[in-house]
Amino acid sequence: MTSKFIPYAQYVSYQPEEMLQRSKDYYDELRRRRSIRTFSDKRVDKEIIENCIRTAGTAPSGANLQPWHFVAVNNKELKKEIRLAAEKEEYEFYTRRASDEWLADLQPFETNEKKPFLEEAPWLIAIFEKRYGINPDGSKKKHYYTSESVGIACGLLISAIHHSGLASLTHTPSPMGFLNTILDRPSNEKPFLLLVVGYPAEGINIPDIKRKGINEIATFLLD
Ligand code: IYR
Repeated sequence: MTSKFIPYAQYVSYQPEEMLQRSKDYYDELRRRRSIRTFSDKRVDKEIIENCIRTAGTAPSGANLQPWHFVAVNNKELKKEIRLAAEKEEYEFYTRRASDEWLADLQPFETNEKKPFLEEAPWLIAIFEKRYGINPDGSKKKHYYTSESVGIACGLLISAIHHSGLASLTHTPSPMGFLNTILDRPSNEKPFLLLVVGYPAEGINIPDIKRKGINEIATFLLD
């Protein structure tokens, strides 16, 4: 296939002072994001979720093959099925699969196998990683860097949800194969993340965690 190039007309430039301010403002906005585990049942418009998924779909991906699929669920019966299946796996996790070290690391979050938020939150977004594609003739289409691509898309999705004024929880009951069955997704799609989306329940508390500082997470090598 021959490639076609077009002018990058949508690029927007700013003066350096404005760039500095924008970088601060964006940091200030995103540092207010927190995962929550207790959601209100207040409804959220489908259009908001659609726009956030559109944002996620702008992510860069290996050879631009966009190896993702988003299933947005607000159907009560499906949410209940997902909750029951997830709680079954989580029970195994907390009683058998998790190492003592893992359970100790989770202690500050006071999590357990009960996942009422899977029914209470208005939306669940299941993100699937298309490990390979399917050609029109049914043969396999190779995909590249699928986990990196889907991870980036999920990052954009989480930030779009926060920017819209909603809260989310990245939930990864393991294994998540039940999502293919319940949501009727094909076997080339691997469940990547179950994102719980909605408003925080009134008056909730969140764990008092700290984020690493710039000097802990970055190294600058200067001239
Ligand atoms: N999936 C389990 C356990 C869990 C694991 C990690 I790593 C977390 O950061 C949080 C929870 C659960 O959701 O309870």
